[in-house]
Amino acid sequence: MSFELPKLPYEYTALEPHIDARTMEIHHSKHHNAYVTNLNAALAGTEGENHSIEDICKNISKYPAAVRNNGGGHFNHSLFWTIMGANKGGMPTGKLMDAITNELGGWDKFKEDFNKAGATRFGSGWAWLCVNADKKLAVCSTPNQDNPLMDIADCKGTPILGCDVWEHAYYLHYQNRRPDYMTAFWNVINWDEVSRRYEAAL
Ligand code: MN3
Repeated sequence: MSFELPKLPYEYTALEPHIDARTMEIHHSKHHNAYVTNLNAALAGTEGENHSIEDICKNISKYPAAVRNNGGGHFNHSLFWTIMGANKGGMPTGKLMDAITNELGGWDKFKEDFNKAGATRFGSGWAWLCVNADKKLAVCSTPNQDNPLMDIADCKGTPILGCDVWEHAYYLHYQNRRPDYMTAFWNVINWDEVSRRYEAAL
């Protein structure tokens, strides 16, 4: 079995003006594609070929660095594309919003903490909203292409929302202004998909 680049669930232009089409095209067709190609090469002929990307992440300490970097890259971007969309943004409703209110100190505090997790990640990485082992929401960040599924992560859980803060995710349009990119990110979040992932993780 080899992994494949998933099709984007929308056009490259769909997230404009918040995330520009050229960035989306390069990010998906070059960066994500390279993670998939390199992951398949790193797993070729090994037992890891028989596992799902989630299982690989959960046991990542047993794999070489090429699998951690490229497998993380594949999992993270596959999630990232689905939690964004055209004409999205706003706020979640229902159980997810109740949990943000009760477990994260409310909507404004959650946004502040999530933005801070991304802004303060030195170098490259991701900001996450995840469901931890106690089934509670948590905000955190991971370096490089690590993620909270990984057994080596400082913050462990099931990620339900992630923001890519690698420069390749924003540099063409925002240059060094990562906080501006993160502000814009809130306008493209597909909360229906995040809520679906939340309820599946409970
Ligand atoms: Mn990326």
